[in-house]
Amino acid sequence: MAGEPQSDCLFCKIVSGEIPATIVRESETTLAFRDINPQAPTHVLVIPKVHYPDGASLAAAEPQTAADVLTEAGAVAADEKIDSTGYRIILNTGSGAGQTVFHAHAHVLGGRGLQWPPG
Ligand code: D5M
Repeated sequence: MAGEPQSDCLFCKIVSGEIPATIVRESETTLAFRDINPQAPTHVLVIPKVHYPDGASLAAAEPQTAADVLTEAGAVAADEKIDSTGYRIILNTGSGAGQTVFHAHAHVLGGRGLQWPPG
C-alpha cells in the first residue's frame, strides 16, 4: 500500500535501521544521510520516512511531508555551510533521468561550482 514500508526497498531499510547510513539529520517525517557515491563535497540525500516511488507521488499524497523534505534540504545546506555559496536540490524522476532508487529522495549537492544545464 502506498506510504507503507516496502520489503525490497533500500531506503525503507535505511529508515528501519536494517541497512546502516551516515545520518546527518532526522525529523519526525524525514531522514538525511550522506550519499554513498558523492558527486560533490556535500552530497546528502533527504528522504521521507514513508515510501513513495518519487517526489511527485509523495507531494500528491502527502504534501506536508514533501514540504518537510525541502525544508530539511535547506537545513542540511545550512548545517554544511553551503547555503551562502549556492547549492542544488535534485529529484531525479524516472530511470531515463537517472533515478535508480524508487523511494522519493532529494539530493542536496554543493561545495563546488555547479554547471547549468546539468547533464
Ligand atoms: O539516487 C540514488 C542515490 O542513492 C545514488 O546517488 C546512490 C545513493 N545510494 C545508493 N545506495 C546507498 C546507500 N546504501 N547509502 C547511501 N546512499 C546510497 P538516484 O537519484 O535514484 O540515482
